[in-house]
Amino acid sequence: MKTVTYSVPNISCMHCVHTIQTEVADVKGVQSVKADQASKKVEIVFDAPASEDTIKALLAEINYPVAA
Ligand SMILES: [Cu+2]
Repeated sequence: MKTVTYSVPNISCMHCVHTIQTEVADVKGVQSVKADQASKKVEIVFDAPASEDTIKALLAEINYPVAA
């Protein structure tokens, strides 16, 4: 199990938080996802077959790219 925290500058309201949590939770292998509006950060706990690459690709696809 791996925990990562990403900076996602596009988080601007509770709708963004909800969208991110719903979409990322759908990824196979993701155990939990917690997005925070104030810090604009997303904490994700996952295991295979999920990977940082698949999660980052999904976030980019739904218009919440991870800050470099
Ligand atoms: Cu929003």
